[in-house]
Amino acid sequence: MKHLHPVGLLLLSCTCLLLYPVEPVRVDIRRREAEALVNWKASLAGTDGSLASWSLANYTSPCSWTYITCDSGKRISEIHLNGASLNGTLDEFNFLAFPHLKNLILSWNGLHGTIPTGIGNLTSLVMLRIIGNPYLRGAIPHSIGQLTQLTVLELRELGLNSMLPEEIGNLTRLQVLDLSSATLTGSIPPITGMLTKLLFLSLGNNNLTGSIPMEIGNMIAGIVGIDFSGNSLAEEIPNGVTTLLGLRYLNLSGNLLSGCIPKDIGNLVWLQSLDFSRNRLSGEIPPSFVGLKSIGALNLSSNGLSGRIPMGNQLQTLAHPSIYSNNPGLCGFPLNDCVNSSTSIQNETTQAAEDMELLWFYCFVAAGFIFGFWLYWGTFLFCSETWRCAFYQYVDNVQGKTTKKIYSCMSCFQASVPERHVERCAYTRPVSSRVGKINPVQGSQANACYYLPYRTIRLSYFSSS
Ligand SMILES: *[C@@H]1O[C@H](CO)[C@@H](O)[C@H](O)[C@H]1NC(C)=O
Ligand SMILES: *[C@@H]1O[C@H](CO)[C@@H](O)[C@H](O)[C@H]1NC(C)=O
Ligand SMILES: *[C@@H]1O[C@H](CO)[C@@H](O)[C@H](O)[C@H]1NC(C)=O
Ligand SMILES: *[C@@H]1O[C@H](CO)[C@@H](O)[C@H](O)[C@H]1NC(C)=O
Ligand SMILES: *[C@@H]1O[C@H](CO)[C@@H](O)[C@H](O)[C@H]1NC(C)=O
Ligand SMILES: *[C@@H]1O[C@H](CO)[C@@H](O)[C@H](O)[C@H]1NC(C)=O
Ligand SMILES: *[C@@H]1O[C@H](CO)[C@@H](O)[C@H](O)[C@H]1NC(C)=O
Ligand SMILES: *[C@@H]1O[C@H](CO)[C@@H](O)[C@H](O)[C@H]1NC(C)=O
Ligand SMILES: CC(=O)N[C@H]1CO[C@H](CO)[C@@H](O)[C@@H]1O
Repeated sequence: MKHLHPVGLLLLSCTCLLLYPVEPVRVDIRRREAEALVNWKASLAGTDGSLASWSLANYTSPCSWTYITCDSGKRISEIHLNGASLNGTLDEFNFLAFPHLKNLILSWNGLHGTIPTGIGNLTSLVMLRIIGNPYLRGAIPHSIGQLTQLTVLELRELGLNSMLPEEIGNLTRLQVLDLSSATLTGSIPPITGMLTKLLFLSLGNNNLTGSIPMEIGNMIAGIVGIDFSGNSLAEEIPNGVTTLLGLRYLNLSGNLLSGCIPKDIGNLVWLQSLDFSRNRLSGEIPPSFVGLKSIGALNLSSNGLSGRIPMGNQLQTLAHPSIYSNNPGLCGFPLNDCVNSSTSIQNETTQAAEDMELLWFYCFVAAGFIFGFWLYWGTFLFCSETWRCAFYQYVDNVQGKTTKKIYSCMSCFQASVPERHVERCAYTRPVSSRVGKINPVQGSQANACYYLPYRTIRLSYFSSS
């Protein structure tokens, strides 16, 4: 050994390093991932041939296979099988083999059978998207609740024919929950209150019954889009909806909703698209409606609404009569004038709003006057520094108290307005025969208003994720 050349020593140690199995566990995992994919492929009755690279012959790594993406550790992080004409089931898919899988996308294929319970073993999953597999049936497995990292869950255009599992409420990181057109039945469980990070919630075009859960108001401020259209949801629209101040898209069209339009709907100042059409809503359109400053698409057609359409602001730009059509009692722009309908009710409303504005005005003038008066005279009255300090403190206190008084007076007053409105909404009067005559409106110009921001927002969300 004494005569061993240093270069030889170096070569020897290098050889030793090469022979030593580097991270044997990882190699096993990768091999297992590849085998799992190949086994599943073998179980399929047919594909479009694009899975040819999924083979253990000449095996190096599945990272170069079609539809597969790996992370920096060369472990499979994404399976993106879009439109590969797969004909088969997920029964032979070994979910346990993919502990690092983040995105699983199986859209526009011919999958049949059910979603296996084993899907709960994909504990790293962030996005699960299965769209357009109409023969995929059965329940959404309860084990879905184990996928606590999920931020996007899209199961659309499937033939599930089952109820929504409550375990979806455990997925507290969800930002997008889209289960539209999945033939879901039963009622909406109160899960929606637990999903405080949700941006989009779509349960549209299913067979859901029952009412919209009150808990929906717990998704404070964050949620951007809600689509419950095309179900059989009944009863009133919970007023909690009006606390979702970030809403831009709200579609409750095509249900059996009854009662009034929530009186505080005008709080939703960011709302761009509102569709309540084809329900059983009654009463008047609440005066707060004019508060919808961002509204670009509106549809209240085919309900039992009555009274004068509120006027003002952004509402005036929505001039297509079809958005109010088929409400026998509605009148005013863009429908016919309210010639014979009981406009006195509307005047009362306007009066209430005006009263309130006046009150605000008086309160502020009074407060300003009191404050200004004492500030001015106070400086003359008290020249000593300590006195002045004490005096300003006193003024501060008074000012605080006055403001509090004004606020309590305001809230009192505000509370009285909705009460009156509820009465008015329940108010029924003989339906006048003055059904709005559809004025011809320049079609293309009007239609330009009815864009659909939901998709745009959705797309921008996904492109950023
Ligand atoms: C494996 O390698 C051989 C020779 O390089 C090639 O002819 C064959 O197509 C390869 N098989 C696959 C599945 O890539
Ligand atoms: C799927 O494969 C089965 C069995 O081979 C066949 O009967 C069925 O028609 C196939 N479905 C489609 C959509 O190709
Ligand atoms: C999941 O939700 C169910 C009921 O919705 C609850 O009983 C269970 O404790 C939750 N599990 C976890 C891990 O949060
Ligand atoms: C769901 O609704 C569709 C269309 O309204 C109807 O054809 C189907 O029978 C309903 N399914 C169930 C299970 O109610
Ligand atoms: C609301 O949903 C219905 C049915 O799902 C759809 O036809 C309508 O275009 C939607 N409204 C808006 C404003 O997106
Ligand atoms: C409003 O909804 C009704 C019924 O769903 C539909 O016929 C009408 O075209 C819609 N109007 C607009 C402007 O979308
Ligand atoms: C409207 O009221 C006037 C006078 O009260 C009456 O002559 C007329 O017939 C009414 N028109 C309708 C459509 O009810
Ligand atoms: C209601 O207002 C209209 C004009 O806005 C007015 O012509 C009508 O006389 C008013 N009715 C009542 C009862 O004040
Ligand atoms: C290791 C592990 O989590 N295995 C689970 C895989 O999924 C099935 C069905 O949910 C469970 O029974 C296993 O415990």
